[in-house]
Amino acid sequence: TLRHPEHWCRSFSHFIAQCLIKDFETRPSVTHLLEHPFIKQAHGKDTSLGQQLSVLIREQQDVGNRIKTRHERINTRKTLIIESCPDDDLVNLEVLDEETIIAHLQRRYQELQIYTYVGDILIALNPFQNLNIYSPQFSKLYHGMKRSTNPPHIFATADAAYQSMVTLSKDQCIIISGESGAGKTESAHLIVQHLTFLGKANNRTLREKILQVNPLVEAFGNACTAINDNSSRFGKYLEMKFTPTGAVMGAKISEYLLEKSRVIKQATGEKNFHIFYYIYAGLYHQDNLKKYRLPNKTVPRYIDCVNGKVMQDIVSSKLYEEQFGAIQDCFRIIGFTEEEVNSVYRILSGILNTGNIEFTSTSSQHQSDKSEVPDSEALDNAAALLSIGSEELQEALTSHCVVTRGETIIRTNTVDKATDVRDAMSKALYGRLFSWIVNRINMNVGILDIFGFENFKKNSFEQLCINIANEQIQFYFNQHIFALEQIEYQSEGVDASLVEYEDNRPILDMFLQKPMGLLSLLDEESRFPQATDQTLVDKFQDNLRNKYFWTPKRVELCFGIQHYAGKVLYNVSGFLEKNRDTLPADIVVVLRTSENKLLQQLFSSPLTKTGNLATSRARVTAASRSLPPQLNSGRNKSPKYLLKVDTMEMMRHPEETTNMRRQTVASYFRYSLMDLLSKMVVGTPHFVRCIKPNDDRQALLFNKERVMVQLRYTGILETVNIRRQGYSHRILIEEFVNRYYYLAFRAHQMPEGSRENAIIILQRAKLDNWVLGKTKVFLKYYHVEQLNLMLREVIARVVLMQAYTKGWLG
Ligand code: AOV
Ligand code: MG
Repeated sequence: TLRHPEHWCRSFSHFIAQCLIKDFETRPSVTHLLEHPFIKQAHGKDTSLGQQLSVLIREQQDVGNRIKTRHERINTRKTLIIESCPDDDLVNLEVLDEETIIAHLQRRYQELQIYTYVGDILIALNPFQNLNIYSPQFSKLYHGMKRSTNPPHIFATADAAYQSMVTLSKDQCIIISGESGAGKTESAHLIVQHLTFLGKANNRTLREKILQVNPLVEAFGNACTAINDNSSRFGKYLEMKFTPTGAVMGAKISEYLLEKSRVIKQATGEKNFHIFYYIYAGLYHQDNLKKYRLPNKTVPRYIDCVNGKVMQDIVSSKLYEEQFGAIQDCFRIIGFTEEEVNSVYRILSGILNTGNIEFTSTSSQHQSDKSEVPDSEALDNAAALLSIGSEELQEALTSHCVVTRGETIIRTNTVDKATDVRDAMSKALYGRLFSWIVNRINMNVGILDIFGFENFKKNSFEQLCINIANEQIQFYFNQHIFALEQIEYQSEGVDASLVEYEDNRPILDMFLQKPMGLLSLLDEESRFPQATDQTLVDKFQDNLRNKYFWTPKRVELCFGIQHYAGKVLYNVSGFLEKNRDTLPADIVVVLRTSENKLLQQLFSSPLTKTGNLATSRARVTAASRSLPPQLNSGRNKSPKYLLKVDTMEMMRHPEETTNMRRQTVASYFRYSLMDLLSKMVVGTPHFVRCIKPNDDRQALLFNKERVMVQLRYTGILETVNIRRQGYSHRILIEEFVNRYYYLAFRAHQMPEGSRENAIIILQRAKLDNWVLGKTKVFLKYYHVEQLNLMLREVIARVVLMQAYTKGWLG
């Protein structure tokens, strides 16, 4: 192909041009490149290449300027190193104890250098203020650059993943972790932003859609907690798909275990999901509260949680009102129909009205535990909004059918029972609506994200699930960084002093093992109707005998867990009910009679729900089948690489059970974890570790203790060690020779993939500190950068030479 420029694909010309511009000293004459016959011959009158080239040239100038300012900055700090800042990468530090690392991070944070590398892991300190470092100029700056050229940045990590994907044709996976409020969601947005920039292709609409998904999904899945005003209350795993040449084709979200209980109740000082406040304020200002049968004097009970805040505070909030506008835009841009949006609003306001249904008990002579709805206003509103019969709804709330010996008997519900059924219905409605929205988006584009380790004053079942998920991700990190590393060193006969690390496998086993793990025990207990909070704690206590579990003496109905990230005390009250998460069949039957098409769909069959692994797979396949043509068409456009931006949360609501198939939250959760893991392991991982510098959400405030704890439990300190000694890249010898032989041999030689040849290449490239294992070449991460750079130069030279010999360059 090299000899026949008329057959060059555009990306190849582009690549050649890029090499010339970046790496040749003949830079000033680059603009003439376009005039050269070999480019002309390949592209005829195509002017867009010219535009691309001028962008490249401008980029070079930007980079030049940027480097200059950077050097000025460094010089004013009286640091003498000109080339790169040594503490950009902690692995470069001479002294490597905790104190030194903290001191460096602190100094960098004070200078608003929130990013720092540890080898190829990125540490991101939450700045708690907006920094001007995420504009498209910055995306350009980091595009295709050697890592040491620019200060550390989240874009550099995204870029590295993208470049590896394109050059090595391998799926990549970016794993962002950190505790609640550390900045995972923000990081994830930024990664998507940069990837969308890189893979922009020619499809602007698609790009816009991808960028709109975040605000939409977050409105429904995030909420204000005691720790984070925009806390993710569900797990999100985004897969972005690219063509072999690296153009973005689309994306897909998987969502895991939404914290549905938030719909009906929030802890003190916390709020319901954002969307409820947005629509309330929005509809108020559109004068549409009436249309959706929402009260305009008192706040519906489900959202009356803002420390006694009243109606006025919600409706007069400029922020909520603006957000409502933004959400409407999102719906429109992503392609929801007006009818669909209207249905969504109806269901949301239906839920709010449902929450306002009150029950009182009526004791007659025959039945003592009967409940009724004394004031039917909320009931009628809810029924109208959900397009179902009000009497049928009341029936389903206040009574239930039992089938005994072939006979159907109707039993009445007590007030408590009716209230539970009402709340279960609200949760199910919201949970299914959320799944539907995510799937609806998936047909167009997708997006990502997470929830972090949580330790509140009072921790319940939700925190337990969130924290187990975090344990699992930590385990994956350990596996990857430490365990696999050691195993491989040994099997390759490479000497590496074993690095000690805290293995959290025993804790994970304690949770997930069958049949004696905590989740299994919980499931077992959930099956006994007579079980109580006390019997549950007893069961845990009898069966979980290890140092990670304890029951405190003086606190009732509690148990403690020694998580990798610290001790957490859990309160078991409500565990059983939350785990059962039942939705009576009577409610499902009524909701299915709805005249609202969307609602029918939500409850039509188990298919719309992510009931278990099998159905969630089915859903994924179904979703990809219904991709719009631009994402799914063309023989050669099949998604070749998957770049997985992953964050570490992973929960989704389980199937609400019909009476036939009972599935607990715990068992669903276990599946979700496996599902997520199976998705993650196929890609080459890139890690972003988010750190929260303080608990007050203060800019520039660096709490040493807090940072130290996070560095310790995330294994960053051990990572520094292993990365420093370690070889982050290992390539099969044959592949290595194949990839880099240009550096030592002639183009047509095609040397054999032998050890000897590998050594020749490594020596010719003047690298030291590499190691040759039994089957692989062990390289430090900076070796690979150097090798790739050299390779690009050589190839560019070869091409140019060929062009000359063929007389194309005159
Ligand atoms: P989380 O995702 O890690 O918590 P977020 O990404 O929501 O945390 O970050 C919390 C807040 O920190 C954001 O709302 C921003 O105000 C601020 N922040 C984080 N990163 C940046 C940044 N790069 N630049 C400016 N501000 C930032 V949780 O979802 O609660 O585990 O479940
Ligand atoms: Mg988040």
